[in-house]
Amino acid sequence: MDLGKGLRQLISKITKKPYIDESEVKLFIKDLQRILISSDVEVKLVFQLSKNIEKRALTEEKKQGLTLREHLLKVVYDELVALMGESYSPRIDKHKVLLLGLFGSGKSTTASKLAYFYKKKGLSVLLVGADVERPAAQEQLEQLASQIEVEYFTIKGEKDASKIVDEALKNSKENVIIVDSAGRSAFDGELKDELKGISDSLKPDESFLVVSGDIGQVAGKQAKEFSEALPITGVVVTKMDGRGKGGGALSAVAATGSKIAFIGTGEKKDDFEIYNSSKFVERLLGIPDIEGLMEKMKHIAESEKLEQKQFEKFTIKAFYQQMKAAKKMGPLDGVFSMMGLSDVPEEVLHQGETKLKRFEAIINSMTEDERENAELVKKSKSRIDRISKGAGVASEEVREFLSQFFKMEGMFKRFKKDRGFRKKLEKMMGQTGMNLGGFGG
Ligand SMILES: Nc1nc2c(ncn2[C@@H]2O[C@H](COP(=O)(O)OP(=O)(O)O)[C@@H](O)[C@H]2O)c(=O)[nH]1
Ligand SMILES: [Mg+2]
Repeated sequence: MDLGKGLRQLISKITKKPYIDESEVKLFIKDLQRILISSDVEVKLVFQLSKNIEKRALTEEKKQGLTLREHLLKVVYDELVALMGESYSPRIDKHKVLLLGLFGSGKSTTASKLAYFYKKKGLSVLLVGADVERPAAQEQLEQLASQIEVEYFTIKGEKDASKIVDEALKNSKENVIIVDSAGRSAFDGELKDELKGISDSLKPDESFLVVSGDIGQVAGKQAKEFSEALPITGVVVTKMDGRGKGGGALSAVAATGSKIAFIGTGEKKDDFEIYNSSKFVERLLGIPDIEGLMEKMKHIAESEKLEQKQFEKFTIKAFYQQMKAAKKMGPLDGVFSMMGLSDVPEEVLHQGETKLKRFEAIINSMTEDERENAELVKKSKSRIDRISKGAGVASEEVREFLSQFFKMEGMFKRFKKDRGFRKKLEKMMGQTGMNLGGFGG
């Protein structure tokens, strides 16, 4: 299952609960275990994590002012970050890199992504094709090198990979030298000898093992096997865009003590990130940064009181107030998921500041009647034209705004059907100090 989605639903569930006590915490941990295990996180790691969470959530002193719910979220966040390993900072200087790993793990793709990464940092790069197993592999790398416009070197037909490396070193003047090696379908003595040979010639500063994230916890076994035989300085976990088992792969690799250096998130040259476990977990949970978010929630409570007016229905005015309030707390998706609202339309979440300003202009060009009853606008081309003129935007943009509004309205109507929902949300918002304003019903 998709780990991120599972976790976000779980967080949603816990934020919707009117009250959190010890038994809720235990239930939460059970759910969390199920989600992690179905994402191929090793059972042993899951149990360790659960134990830590339970102990810390129930016995550790809460930070001042945090509710049990917030304290639990903070503990879960901390423990997930620890589970996913440390973060990495890459060398941005002259150095040599060896990439190794099994067939199809993504070595050649990673070689070119890495080359592109350094190139963007202003370093010159030489890619060396030392995969002597498959002639096609060298052509593949040559193509990749020309796409990103970096130097490429190989000796066609040469069967000794370390000779290719020797020659490459003799003639190179680039800042970063990246050697792509041959894989095997499994780790064996032959591969080990070949890699040792390359390693002796190259004397790499970084030896990155490339493993595929879609194999889940098996990635940990690979990391262990390779690092017992060769000095590995870091692991690149590719195919993290597969989502299913990526979390399992990362946690298993981290558990072996190997450092995760980069992750690959797609086939393109930019689908590549320096590994940062906090960022990874923040994304999984759908929150921008947990400490900041909690801090801001509190701050808003003190510094800003929203208009107290209760609305009978979800109107444009209410919609706009919520958007502005939420915007103050950081990226909207995080805020919405903290509020227990998953499945908020993408385009609503990724609204930029400029868009918000344009929406503001649109709303300002509406009459009070229109703000209370968006149907009036939807049905009338002349109203749309008038508003678009007044706001200085295209009429398409007014329509876009309306369509987003109606999507949100639909969502709130669904929530309103859940009779307990408003109460729960109010209670929760009360705890966080946010005012419900337009969520009325
Ligand atoms: N979706 C996805 N595909 C990847 C990623 N990295 C590599 N691949 C694909 O995996 C396949 C094998 O990659 P390749 O670099 O040739 O593996 P190698 O045999 O280890 O050199 C290719 O089809 C790549 O496009 C990634 O991060 N995400
Ligand atoms: Mg290859």
